[in-house]
Amino acid sequence: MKINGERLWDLITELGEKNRSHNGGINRPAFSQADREAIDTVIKWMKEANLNIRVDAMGNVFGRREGTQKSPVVLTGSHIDAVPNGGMFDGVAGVISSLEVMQTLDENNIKTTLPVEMVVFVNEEGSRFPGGTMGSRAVIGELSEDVPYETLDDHGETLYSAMIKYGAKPDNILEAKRSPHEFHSFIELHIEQGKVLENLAKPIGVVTSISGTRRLHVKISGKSGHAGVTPMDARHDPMVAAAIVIKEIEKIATETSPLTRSTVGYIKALPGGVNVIPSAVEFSVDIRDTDQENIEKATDRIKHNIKSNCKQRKLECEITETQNSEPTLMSVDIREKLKGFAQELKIPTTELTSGAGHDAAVMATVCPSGMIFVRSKDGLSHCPEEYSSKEDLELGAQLLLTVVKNTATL
Ligand code: HGY
Ligand code: MN
Ligand code: MN
Repeated sequence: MKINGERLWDLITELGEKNRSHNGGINRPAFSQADREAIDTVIKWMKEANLNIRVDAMGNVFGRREGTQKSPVVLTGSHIDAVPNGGMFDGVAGVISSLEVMQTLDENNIKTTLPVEMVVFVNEEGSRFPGGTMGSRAVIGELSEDVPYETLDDHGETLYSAMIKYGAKPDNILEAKRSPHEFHSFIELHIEQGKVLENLAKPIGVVTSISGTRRLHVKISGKSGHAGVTPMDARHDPMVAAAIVIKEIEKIATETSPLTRSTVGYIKALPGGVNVIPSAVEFSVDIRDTDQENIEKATDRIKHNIKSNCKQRKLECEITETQNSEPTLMSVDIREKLKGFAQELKIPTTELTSGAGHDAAVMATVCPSGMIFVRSKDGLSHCPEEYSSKEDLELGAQLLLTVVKNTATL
């Protein structure tokens, strides 16, 4: 039984043509009109695949195929929300591969023992509304009901308001929780977003573990003033302090371990006038590692450095933690299955860790979870140059079909 590679590629590229920004990347922030249009397109395709559709209060979309047993379910899927000016394969490759699996099972009238579901999780990136993997965290019951009211985007819109416009139910997000007993396993296909597979000339990878992610939102407040009149020795300039600590953030990651990563991807000066000493500067810090101890060490040093620099310069600082996901191991059983089926399918693979965070790390806290990686050209992602080939995506989806069908057939 083979997946339809043409259809897989056509749907990925059709979704990829939507929401293109003027600088060539994908602009599909979570809960935006662009996100709504894209998910409505995917729901249309899911209906054509004869799936029973269910949308939960958070906005996660599930498509279900019944088995001869009622539960537990084999779940597969990913996300379609994108980072600003993002790539067209991040998340989408996994969603459309899951759809292709469901469509192929349907076309071949395959009756599995266990029910199979595909899912599109909302707000995996956490770039518009901080706190990534929000949809999957709602499903495992890890999202507090206050989140829609207290989470704001960069324009000051609440997640609550955006969810209402999107058609989700922010007052009822606790209803999105599903019992862990409902899940047999979760398998996510995703692009690698790094260079390991390309360096080893392997089209497909089997993920062993997913790095932990700690994200901070930092606000340094000082004294605003006139750029031309205020003497240099009379300033309390938060931008200078931000520049000093951001340089330190790079140094701390480099000193912590070869696998520690820290990134300041977002910065904003308030009020933002060219001739105004900022009253405050806000910026994000994203810290990653496969070892929790390194994340803690790097985070503590970064927080300490921010506070001591601010104290020295008589500035105020507020540090808010917006994400805290620990490094997570993938199921050994699923890894062995993936490697075994890849061998049968003659797909060259290697095992590797994931530097990126994924919904699979959240699902792994409630059921055995695994990930299939598809090679990324030049290891690029989160940019318009992100690319995976039709051939590699086809191999990945074929492996996903094989492992889902075999896992759901007892
Ligand atoms: O940030 C990440 O690792 C993922 O792309 N959400
Ligand atoms: Mn992703
Ligand atoms: Mn991403």
